Amino acid sequence: MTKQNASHAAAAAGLGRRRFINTAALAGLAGIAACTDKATGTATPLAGSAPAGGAGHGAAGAVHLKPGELDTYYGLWSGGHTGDMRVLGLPSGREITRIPCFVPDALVGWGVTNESKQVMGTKADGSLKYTVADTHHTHASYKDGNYDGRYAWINDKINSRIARIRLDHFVCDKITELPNVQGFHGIFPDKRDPVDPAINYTTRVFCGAEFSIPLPNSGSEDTGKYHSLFSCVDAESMEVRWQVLIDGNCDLTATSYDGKLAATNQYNTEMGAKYEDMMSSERDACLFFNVARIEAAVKAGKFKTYGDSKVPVVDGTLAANKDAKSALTAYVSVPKNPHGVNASPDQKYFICAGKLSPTGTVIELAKVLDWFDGKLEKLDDAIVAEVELGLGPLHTAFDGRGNAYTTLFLDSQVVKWNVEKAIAFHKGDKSAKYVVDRIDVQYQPGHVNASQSETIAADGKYLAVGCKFSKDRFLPVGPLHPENEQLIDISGEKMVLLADHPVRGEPHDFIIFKRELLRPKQVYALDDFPLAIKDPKESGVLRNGKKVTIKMTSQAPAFSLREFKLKRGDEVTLILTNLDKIEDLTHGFAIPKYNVNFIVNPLETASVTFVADKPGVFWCYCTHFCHALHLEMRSRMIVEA
Ligand SMILES: [Cu+2]
Repeated sequence: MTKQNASHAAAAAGLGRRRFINTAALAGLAGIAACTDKATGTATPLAGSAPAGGAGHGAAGAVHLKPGELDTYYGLWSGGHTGDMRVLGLPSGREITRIPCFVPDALVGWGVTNESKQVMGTKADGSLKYTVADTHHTHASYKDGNYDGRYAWINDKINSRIARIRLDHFVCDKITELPNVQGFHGIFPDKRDPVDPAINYTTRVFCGAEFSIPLPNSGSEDTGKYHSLFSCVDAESMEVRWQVLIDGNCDLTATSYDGKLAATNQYNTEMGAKYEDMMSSERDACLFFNVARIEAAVKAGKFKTYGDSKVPVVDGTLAANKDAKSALTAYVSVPKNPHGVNASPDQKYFICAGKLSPTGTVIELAKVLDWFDGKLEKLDDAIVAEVELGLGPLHTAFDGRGNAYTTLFLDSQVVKWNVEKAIAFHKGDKSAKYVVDRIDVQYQPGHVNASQSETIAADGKYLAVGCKFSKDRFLPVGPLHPENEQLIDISGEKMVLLADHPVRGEPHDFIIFKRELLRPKQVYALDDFPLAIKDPKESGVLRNGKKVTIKMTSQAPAFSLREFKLKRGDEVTLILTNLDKIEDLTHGFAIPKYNVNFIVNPLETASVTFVADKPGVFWCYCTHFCHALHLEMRSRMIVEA
């Protein structure tokens, strides 16, 4: 939407731009948004120019890489409903791979092999517990305030699961389902330990849950008795360490660089069950958690448990935390249905975007700690700025040079603003021009992130914007439009739009970091797998009554068993080790009519279990192109009637 349209919409709804947005205004703005005109994105002279749009501007440079040229940044993106993590190269925006997590994946056999099913979770009959997901947020592990390349995490909102991805192999190795919560949304790892300075890396991942439910979940209709919980997951064991019972809900999550504070923004402190109730108050909150105090309370046994869960739950409600000197939580008042809380790379501030208020709120972390220590009387004095940014502010990224970049959903813009100048303006210096630049994006942006943004090494080169609507930006493909991910050069004073990329909905958050931070392995080690068949001579069919184990290896262009015989009704576990150890030599293994297909990468072992319930001849074949004799690479499965 153009600025003109936005202000027209606001005026039509009878609003000044400083006023908070009411229901009528939202309806009016949605109507305008649906018939957006050809917004040009020409807030800067270079925007929309040829592929190398950044040429001659700042340090970020061109996005078009020559064939064979490698990207300089990795991007980890949530895949949305596909339940996987997308891996992008930037600045090209090329999607390099997808890492399956919560939902079966046909390429690698995720949800087909026993190993992946064990990670995903199964029912008593061995089938997958869940086959749908809704991933939103992805973050990676830290050391000394920067990414350390060990792990990334991604959430599933539908079934309240958190998945961990090993960044040495780019595979999901653990999934944990959070107890006692629904609508698990925001995640953020801690950046160091709050007590032990020697632990300067991530050991906890914090998880906020949006939906309040009865505890235990009795089906009660009385929303007054519903609660939401904030959870802490151990980064190594992936077990839930503790939870905090809170008033209101959680949304997104942020952590301080000293490890002492975690926070979640709250958009429904009203505890409403209908949207008009959820937006009835002018202010909600940014809820802070004192990590060391919570862990001391758990250690001292001051907790409850709910239902079958053994996870300790401490009381973080308002009523129980009025005394600052013993409080576990602090509710800082923020306008109105805020969305997004982000930590500035100078380690000083959390910024909450107002969503239904056109403002950004800057909270000084040292002052929140002062309140917990009894040195700051009024908690709300931790707010050092509350400044107008534009309509529908959602998420904020940083460039490491003191500037913040906030998406404006209703204005269809990103606004660049200087945090210290905003603080000066808030203090009374009305000459402080804190808004530095605005750029139109296409259209209605949600998440935003910049290269290295939430690290001490924020480098202010690239900004990616997840635009929820693409409308006229790509060839039409029927009613379901792609979304539009845009890349912006933020290396100069003015923002420059570099590229549009279509993406199948519904991705959300992402992080962007320098490629030097990762050193992925490209070949497995045989010892990574307890079932590995290390020598083709170990191959064979082992029978124990109806239970049959088939051990097989692959080495191009042959499987070690050219054929194997089964009896109808056998319960079969087939173990396959790929003994090819050359980089990029992956084999597949498919059994027609048996719903089996999976791959084994160099020196990887995988297994599948099935009942041989169909007699006949079945040509098991390699499904992953491996060799000039790829088509000839087969094994014959004979099931006797
Ligand atoms: Cu092959």
